[in-house]
Amino acid sequence: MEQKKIIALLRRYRSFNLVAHVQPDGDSIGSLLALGEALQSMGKTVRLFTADRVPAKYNFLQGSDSILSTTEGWLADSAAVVLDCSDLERTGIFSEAIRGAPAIINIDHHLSNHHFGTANLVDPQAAATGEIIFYLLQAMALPFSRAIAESLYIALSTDTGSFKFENTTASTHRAAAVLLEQFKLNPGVLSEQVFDLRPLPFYILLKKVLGTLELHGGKKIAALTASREMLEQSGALREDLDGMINFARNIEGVEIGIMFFIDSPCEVKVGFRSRNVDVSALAGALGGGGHIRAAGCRLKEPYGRAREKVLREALRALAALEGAKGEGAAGK
Ligand SMILES: [Mn+2]
Repeated sequence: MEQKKIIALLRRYRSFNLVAHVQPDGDSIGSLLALGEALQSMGKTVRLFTADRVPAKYNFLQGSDSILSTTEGWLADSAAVVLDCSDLERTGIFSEAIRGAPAIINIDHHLSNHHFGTANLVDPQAAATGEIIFYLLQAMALPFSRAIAESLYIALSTDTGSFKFENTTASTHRAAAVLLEQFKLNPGVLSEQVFDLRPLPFYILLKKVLGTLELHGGKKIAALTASREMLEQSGALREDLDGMINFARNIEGVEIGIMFFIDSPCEVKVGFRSRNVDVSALAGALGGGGHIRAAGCRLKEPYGRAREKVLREALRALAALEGAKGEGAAGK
């Protein structure tokens, strides 16, 4: 069983480089901090990495200031643990160093995971990588600290959008219940910190981004566009865009929400959220990947061409869904 293999590797190695994905979210940061502290409690030497800076809203998590964003500090001859990454490219500048590690431990919940590890603990049923870490630490009979509990709770709550998204399961709630009960965490305070409080530049940016709303495919596809210029004009940060795509997906009648981010004149990052369409396949057709209801890709072309290509694929995915629905109805 993969979990046993992972546990054996975690016990065998003395030092670890733990890496989360670029543009880290609550799940990757929470998983990084929780597993990092747990390994330290076993007497292991641990370094934590993510290629981009930790968003300010997660700075309250204990140990977040120890997360490094360059390969300086990388421990030689140590096992690498890759968290919440469907492939090694998602680790950004760390992929080379990871490939050179004597063992690669891959812990993730993306359906599109490439199983790039020496051992792979990949569970697409898990709502968050933090959920896999929770049950892994339980299986290892490691005691949770309050800091680990907070980190895992943030991992669970952010990847489920406050336990609202379809990926939320009884198992997610069971893990959250144990964390709340054992450590008397205050879910109201934690949620306000991560979901509600936003600096003013976020709202100035939101106003600009909502102004770009366009609808396609009989108002079943909604797209928003943001750019580096908009961030600069608003005084906002890249991380302020996190979750903004949900405004597109949440419009009544919309099946696919799309967010374009014009990264440079020749590169566009695209996010997808859906209600019934498998956007992991849609993103896959464009060279990306992700989950069934949340996925993304990156296109190295100017915005105009990228937008056209993405909308064409989205319309095709929508047509396939409606074809399937039609067949279902005819069969009855
Ligand atoms: Mn995740």
